[in-house]
Amino acid sequence: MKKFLLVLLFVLGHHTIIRSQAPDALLINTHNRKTTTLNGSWHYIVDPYENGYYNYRYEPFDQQKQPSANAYFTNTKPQSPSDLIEYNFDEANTIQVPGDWNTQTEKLYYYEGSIWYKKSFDYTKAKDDNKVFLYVGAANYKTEAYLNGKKLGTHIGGFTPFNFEVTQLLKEKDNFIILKVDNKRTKEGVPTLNTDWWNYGGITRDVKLIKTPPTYVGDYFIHLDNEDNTIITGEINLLGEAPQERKVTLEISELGIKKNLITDALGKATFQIKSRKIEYWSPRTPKLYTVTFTTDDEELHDQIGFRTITTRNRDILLNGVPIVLKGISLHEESPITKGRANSRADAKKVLGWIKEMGGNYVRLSHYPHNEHIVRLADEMGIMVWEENPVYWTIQWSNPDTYANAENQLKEMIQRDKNRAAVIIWSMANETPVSDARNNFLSSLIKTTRKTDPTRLISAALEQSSSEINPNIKHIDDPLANLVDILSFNQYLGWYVGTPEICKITKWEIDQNKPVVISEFGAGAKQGLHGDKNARWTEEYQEYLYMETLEMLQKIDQLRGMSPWILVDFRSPRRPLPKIQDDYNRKGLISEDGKKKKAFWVLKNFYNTWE
Ligand code: GCB
Repeated sequence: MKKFLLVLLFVLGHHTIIRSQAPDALLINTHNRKTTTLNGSWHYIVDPYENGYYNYRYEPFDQQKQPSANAYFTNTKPQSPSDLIEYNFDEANTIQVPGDWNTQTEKLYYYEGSIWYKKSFDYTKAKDDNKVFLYVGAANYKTEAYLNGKKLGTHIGGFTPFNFEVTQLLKEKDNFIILKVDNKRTKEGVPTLNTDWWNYGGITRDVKLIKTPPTYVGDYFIHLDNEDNTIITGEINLLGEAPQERKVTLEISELGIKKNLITDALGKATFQIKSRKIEYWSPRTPKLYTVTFTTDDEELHDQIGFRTITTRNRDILLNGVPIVLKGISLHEESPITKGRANSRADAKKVLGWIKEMGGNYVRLSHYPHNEHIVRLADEMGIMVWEENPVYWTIQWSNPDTYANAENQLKEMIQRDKNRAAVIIWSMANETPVSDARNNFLSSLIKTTRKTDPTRLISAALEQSSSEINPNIKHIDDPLANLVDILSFNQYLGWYVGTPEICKITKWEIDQNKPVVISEFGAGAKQGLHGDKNARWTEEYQEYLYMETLEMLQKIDQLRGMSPWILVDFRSPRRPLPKIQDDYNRKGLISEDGKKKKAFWVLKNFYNTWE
């Protein structure tokens, strides 16, 4: 073994293979930090053969000792008329960031592959010793990042943020960031090749430079003690040059709290603060407090709500009181621009519809959505289910796939762990039971409990029919023993039979846990009317909602639901002309904002359900 390692080191040393760097520790609360936006217009080059990434022997340019001028990340310009350079970012077209590429240019509607983005900028540091980070809210799916011709690293995962420290690489003038974003679907990816949503490519969320002092508030987790809701507890972590033995003051002035902490040898400090005056966060009173962390060089605010979320037998308890989750599922598509959503205005519109429907809960499926919507849910009092993109049939036995899924899960928790609205972390959606899958998801659950012991865990499980009587349904999934909330998707009346089938179906659920149905639904083309038995009519969808709600109410441990889905969304699996036209039509609202009849069925139900 030793000999093998020596040989390996020798080989690595001689070929100077530069391994791709992972991003730096993820900064939280970038909404309240000192930032400079890099949103706006970026130049781009479409590169389906990855010609700017590999040489003609298919070796990556960025792993060569002397990168060739043909490598796009060098942003080389001809020095004399005789120079041969076959690309030019500054002459290339521009595209808006944030934004998917599919809906910005018709040519890129179905494109899956690599696109190179370039942005030039000047930057003056306010103080010489400040640190600067390049932060990308999300880019789907794999990003190679470069600044001023130097590789920063690689990030995998289309829905979570990442950052690189760039302090040493920045100049005052003519900096250039180059991001190669590749949305090719892969077998081993998370998600994998097969989904039911549009594979929007590009830099889909905000890009910014974040400035911090040399030692900075890198991370914190602040929440109520689940056992005693008069105690605010958690930890803060300084990072940077000298995080050890530093004073940090934690202040919540509205509660009269001001506590001095001293970090330990690792830059960490924990706290437990008693307060009997806390107004608890809930959908009716979405109270957020301004929490401030102050060091000698920095003052960082956040807007934080305090609540507990637990289960007791078949009940879900918010602040110790039983609640029902009146929800709906949602994809991250803009009701305004029709591509990927990424603005407060997008979030305001969809969460407004949920409020109008009498809802108090949203399932952000099937991947982490942007931070705007989670923060707005905090402000508006809408409880949130967040989901890792472990969907259908990913490679359960592949250790790289596991590492990737776990990393995306940790990035999601890291970004949103201080948001009171988030009550459920969901591990996966509709994954077929097998030993490998059970092990994979059990490990994810273990990691989640360790990273965040304060929230509930779920997954959209599959349900099964009794062998004796197919009209009796159970949950046999072994994962049911590990989750806090039993969730499953069921499509009786759509994929199985017609809506009458609900009348003869019975749910017998043995597990003594709350049930929150993660999906049910039917496709309807808004404006298409007809008999309630005619597929695609609003009447069929309305009828299915009525029958399904009646059936589900007989499950006596039913404590919530998130029917499929609030708004019609794009999916290449849905080609039926004149009806689908690339849209999954199970929305209660069309992509152009028109409500279908079933919207009112659900609204009437939510207005009376307690
Ligand atoms: C499901 C999936 C969801 C699909 C939906 C459908 O079970 O979880 O992603 O879009 O069914 O419409 O078939």
